[in-house]
Amino acid sequence: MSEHAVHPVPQWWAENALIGADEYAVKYRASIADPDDFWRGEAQRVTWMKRFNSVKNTSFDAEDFRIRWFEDGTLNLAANCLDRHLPAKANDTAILWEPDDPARPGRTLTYGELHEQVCQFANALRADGVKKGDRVTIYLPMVPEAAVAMLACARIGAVHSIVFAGFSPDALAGRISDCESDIVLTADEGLRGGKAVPLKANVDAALEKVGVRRVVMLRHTGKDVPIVEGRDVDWADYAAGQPAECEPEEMNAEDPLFILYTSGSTGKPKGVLHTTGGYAVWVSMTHEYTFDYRAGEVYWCAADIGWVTGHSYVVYGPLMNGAITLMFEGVPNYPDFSRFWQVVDKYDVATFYAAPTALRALMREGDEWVKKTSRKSLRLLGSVGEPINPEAWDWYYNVVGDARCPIVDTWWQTETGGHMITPLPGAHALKPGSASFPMFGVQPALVDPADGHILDGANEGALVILDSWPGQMRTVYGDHNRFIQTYFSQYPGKYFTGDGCRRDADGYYWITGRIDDVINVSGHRMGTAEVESALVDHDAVAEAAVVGMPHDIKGQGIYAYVTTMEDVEPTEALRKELVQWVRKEIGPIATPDVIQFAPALPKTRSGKIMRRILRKIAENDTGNLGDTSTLADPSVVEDLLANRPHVA
Ligand code: 6R9
Repeated sequence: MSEHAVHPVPQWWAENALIGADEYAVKYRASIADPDDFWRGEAQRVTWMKRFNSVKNTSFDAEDFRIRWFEDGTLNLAANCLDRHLPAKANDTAILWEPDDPARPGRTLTYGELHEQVCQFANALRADGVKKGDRVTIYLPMVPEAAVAMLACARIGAVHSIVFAGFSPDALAGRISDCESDIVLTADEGLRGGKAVPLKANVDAALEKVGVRRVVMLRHTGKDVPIVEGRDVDWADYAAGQPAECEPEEMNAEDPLFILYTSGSTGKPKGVLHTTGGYAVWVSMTHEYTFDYRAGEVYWCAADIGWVTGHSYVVYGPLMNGAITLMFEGVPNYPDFSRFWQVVDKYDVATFYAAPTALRALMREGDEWVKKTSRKSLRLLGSVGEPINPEAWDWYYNVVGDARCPIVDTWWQTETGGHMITPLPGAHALKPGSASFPMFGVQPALVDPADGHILDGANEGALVILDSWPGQMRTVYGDHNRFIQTYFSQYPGKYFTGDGCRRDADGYYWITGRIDDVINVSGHRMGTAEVESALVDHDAVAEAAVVGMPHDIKGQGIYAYVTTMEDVEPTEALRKELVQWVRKEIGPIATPDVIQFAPALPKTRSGKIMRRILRKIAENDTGNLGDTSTLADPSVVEDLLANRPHVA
């Protein structure tokens, strides 16, 4: 396997980092040898209301399954993110907000101001009858009020469920009804790249399918939108007159904190449930060590709060650590391709954390957009969401970071709450494209996908985690069985990640991508089953099969094979209609890149679609389709090959 240059730990980092090579080795060993002792220590980063005695009470064995961390301790996460930083940090910046349009003013919220806004909003929710354990749906753009909403929920023990503001009304309705939430927090409109996103209109459309008691709407763009009397209320009116102090709810460490829906290999999105205590310790620890966070530095994670990266590394991790977290409403290419780096210069950003898809898109536009900015404040770069190809890594390192800043390529998942495998900038020489080494307390292993036995040494297999870590999801909301089935049944006694992975002779881990029916489009997870079900919902479609295809910018694109109903002609107009249909059903991130009409799909005699073949055709790797002898009708494949659309 050819590898790019290895980048040794720069001297400054070796001498100054919070975690150096020796310290990593010692701490890692300790975290595995005596987890109770290790985590009792790390748990001191939380201010507990009631100290815990029990640290780790977990088992992945089916008969005895349990995941409980710090289970007799109590805390409040909002108080940990805010109150305990006061009064010392009351006037220090908590959130820097940069709007979509650089000509408009940004906003700064100090810890004192954020505390006040969170308390007022928390009081308003309480006054409106929202109680501990109630689910609150949040459908907001990247504005400080999104963080206020999350923290206000955490303060009163309500469970937030954030729905990415790019999702469609249908997707929103499904998530509202799955968690039986009766209140939605939204805005009139979002703004991205100069375009308005009709959030309130989407909420109204969603609420034609599922009723809620209350909609709280932030006036963000000022657009005139219809108001439903009795149900809808203005954010400002809702919070007006509420006291600036609000007693935080005492939460058990294992009380739910949030639900976040994510795509799986089957059926509808799963409500990933995270609890309070373990998650707090996990995101605080990983944010500090991975990013070598130093007080006073500006830290920028460019993810949207609608994804787990936004939860853990825009809001909870940084605020736990009293950091300055930058929230960016916009997009990398508006008004032009320098936007990211102009924001870096404007706020003297020290750490920048983004997805490879954005980097690839910017790389394509040439180095000038980067080079005309200074970026001298940058100290560390991060990558998340998908494998970063070595070319993009080199560009990020050399052009963006001027060969000065280490890159932390953090592998983790919605399910894991925070970083699981990542280099630490002061501890590990970097290999472009490798997520490198496990975080403290994480025991990765590779197993043979066929029989599940553990593979040693330099090897490639399915990535599993052998034991629990504090930030682990606890259940699929409302469907614990699905949780066990999805993650612990394939390789009994182990957590299955869904990813393939290689370990090299130096022990570095290289994530190779999903090995289940999940594809990764622009760093966002998409279940192929979800797109298929959207397609077959269309009257013209009899059957659909969706696979990933290589895509220069998005990493993976969506390739859909569609069989139309008997009496329906597969036309260009229908192709366009189906693309729009999927966008409407799920959201723009699910836009199919290719739709190939197929009179039939390749199936085994038992009727199972042979996705392996469909993947090969989509990848244009048609030289060797492998064994097709079990196909019920091999001529189907010839037709697919003959009619493969030209893919740009
Ligand atoms: C945080 C997040 C999880 C899936 C995961 C994997 C892919 C994430 C990666 C990576 C290679 C990295 N993934 N980070 N693959 N290298 N550094 O993205 O969560 O949206 O749940 O996606 O993303 O395939 O299984 P989520």
